[in-house]
Amino acid sequence: MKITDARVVVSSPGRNYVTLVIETEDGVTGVGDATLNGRELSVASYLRDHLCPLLIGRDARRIEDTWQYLYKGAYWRRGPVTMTAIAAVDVALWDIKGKAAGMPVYQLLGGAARDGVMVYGHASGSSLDDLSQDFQRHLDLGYKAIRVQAAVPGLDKTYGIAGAGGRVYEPANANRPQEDSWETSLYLDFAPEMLRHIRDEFGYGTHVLHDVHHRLSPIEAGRLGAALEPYRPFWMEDPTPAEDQSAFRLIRQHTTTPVAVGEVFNSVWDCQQLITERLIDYIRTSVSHTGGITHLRRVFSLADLYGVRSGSHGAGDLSPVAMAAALHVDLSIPNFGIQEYMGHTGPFEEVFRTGYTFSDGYMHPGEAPGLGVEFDEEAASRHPYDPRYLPVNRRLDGTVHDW
Ligand code: GCO
Ligand code: MG
Repeated sequence: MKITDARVVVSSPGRNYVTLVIETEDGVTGVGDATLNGRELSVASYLRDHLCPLLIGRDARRIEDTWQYLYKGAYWRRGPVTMTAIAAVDVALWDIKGKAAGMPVYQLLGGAARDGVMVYGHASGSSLDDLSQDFQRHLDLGYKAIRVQAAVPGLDKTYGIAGAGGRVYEPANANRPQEDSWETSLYLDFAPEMLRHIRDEFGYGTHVLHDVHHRLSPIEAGRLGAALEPYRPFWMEDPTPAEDQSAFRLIRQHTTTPVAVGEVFNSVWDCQQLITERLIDYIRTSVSHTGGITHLRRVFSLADLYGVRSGSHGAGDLSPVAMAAALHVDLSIPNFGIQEYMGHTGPFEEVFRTGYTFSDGYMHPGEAPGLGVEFDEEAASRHPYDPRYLPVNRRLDGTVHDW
């Protein structure tokens, strides 16, 4: 089953997505997501200029061999650009294998290990009252798990707050990054207050999550985790920048609040110490930034040995192709924890026709052969690339802080 064409489509149906399309001699086509938010064209070029020419003539059935060929053959290993490009090829080949077999990808991965995939949605607000309204909206939609973020009093621009009060979840500017504001002391006072507010109003029947977005030092994270314990968060996400894996030992000494890390990682090596020393509870690597289904399964298999569960990144900057691929993996692995589902906005449905479903807090990838996502290239061409920068973050005294 020879590959006859591999092409990259960069489009912006609501936000920017890089999609790889692979065609085979017998007419089976597969798609992969190659979106690296804010740095999209670097992956598009890696694919177009370096990987697509190598794919022509290869046997589409040899997924592992192709993965090794692209990874080891590059010499320059790991890194978000390389691993996102390899992920797109890998996911497209799994899509092709599923279509050729007439089976959804999860069946090829061993079949369903559960009936559905518990997902968490994002509730946010410019005030605690706004947050409550959004939390209620998610409950009404059926969510069993909800992430909460609210504007920190005293900081005029904070990440992760959608809609109300004119705030934007993830400001993305065309010419240069927007500058958010930050002050750890204000946040550390406010975050436990926010969790208390939600538990007082809604009780303990729903899983509540919170994303710290890499902004604390280890000892600050220990303090936050301890302060959150009475409100029993499902997890505290990305408490510190996790390049420094050993820093999590200090967090662990101070709190039993579960810790989730990994959305900026791109290989099993980035989380090896976190997993083998049991320094985290959930590993959040994504299918499209971590070398695709082939490598993500390797990460989750290592995690399984150490009692760490999955909690894949599923923000709206990963395309519906990535969402579908994640759901196939989630359904099939033994150590699934939870899946993020932020959903997609704008005219994305013109371009990506998805077969996955959401019902009562659980998702399912569907029964269509392959990934179950159809990509309409013609529709994509009506939504051209729209360059955007992600924000940067500064403390009130002007110091650049982790974003
Ligand atoms: C999350 C995230 C994201 C990231 C985004 C960056 O969903 O947990 O932290 O929303 O900020 O993916 O591009
Ligand atoms: Mg996050």
